[in-house]
Amino acid sequence: MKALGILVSLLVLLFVVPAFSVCASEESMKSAYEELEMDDDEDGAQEGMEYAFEVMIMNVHDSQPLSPGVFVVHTADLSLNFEGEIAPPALESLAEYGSNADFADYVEGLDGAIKVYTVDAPILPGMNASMPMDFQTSKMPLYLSGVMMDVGTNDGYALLDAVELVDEDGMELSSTTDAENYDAGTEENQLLGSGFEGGQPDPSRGEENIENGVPTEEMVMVHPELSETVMEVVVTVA
Ligand SMILES: [Ca+2]
Ligand SMILES: [Ca+2]
Ligand SMILES: [Ca+2]
Repeated sequence: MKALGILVSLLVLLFVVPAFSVCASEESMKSAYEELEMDDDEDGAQEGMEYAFEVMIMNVHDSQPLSPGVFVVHTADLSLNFEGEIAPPALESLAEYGSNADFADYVEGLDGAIKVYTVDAPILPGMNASMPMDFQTSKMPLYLSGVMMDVGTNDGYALLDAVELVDEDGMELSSTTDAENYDAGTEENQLLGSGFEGGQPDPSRGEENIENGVPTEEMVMVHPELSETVMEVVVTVA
C-alpha cells in the first residue's frame, strides 16, 4: 500500500512539475503570490488600522499536491463555505483543474472582501509557501479564507474557512488551522490519485483538462474520500 502511495505521488509529481512551473527555492516561492488591488477606494485613500501578518501555507499530505489558489481577508459578510449549496460557477475551474483566475475575480466582487491574494504556483507534498499580508481597514472583526485544489481528485479542494485574524476589539490573532477538504459537486469522483484517465488534472494536457471527467450537479459537501489534512495554514502576527 505504501509503495503504491509513493508511486502515485511520483506520478503526480511528474505530471504537475512541468506545467505549473514549481518554485523550489524560498526566494522564488515568495514571488509566487500576488496581491490583487480592490477598487473600493476610488480616490486611492485608505483609512483605518494597518495590519501585518505572515501566512505560511503548508502541504502536510504525503501524495496530494495543492494547486494554485485564492485567499481573501474579509469581514463576517463573506463566506467561502458553500456546503449544502450549488457551487458558484467560478469555483469549477479551480476545483477541477487548479486554475485560480476566475475564482479570484469572483471573490474580489463579493461584499466583505478587504483584500484578495492569489497563490500562483502549486505547493507539492511536504512543501510550503510563505505569504506576507499587509492591509489597512477600519472594519473589524476580520477573517482569512482560502481555497486550493487537491490535485489528485476530480473536484476536491482544501478550504481555509474564516480563520479569525482580528477580533472585534482590533486585537491581531495568530493561529494554526488544518483545512478541511470539500467536494465541489461538479464532477463524478474517481479513485484518489487516478490521474487523467480518472478525469483528474494532468497539467501536460492543457485545456483537455477542462472537460475531462463526468459532470455532476450536486451540492458542495465535505469530501467523501479525502479526510486526511492536505493544507495547514499558520498565521503569525508580523
Ligand atoms: Ca465530486
Ligand atoms: Ca476533471
Ligand atoms: Ca465540470
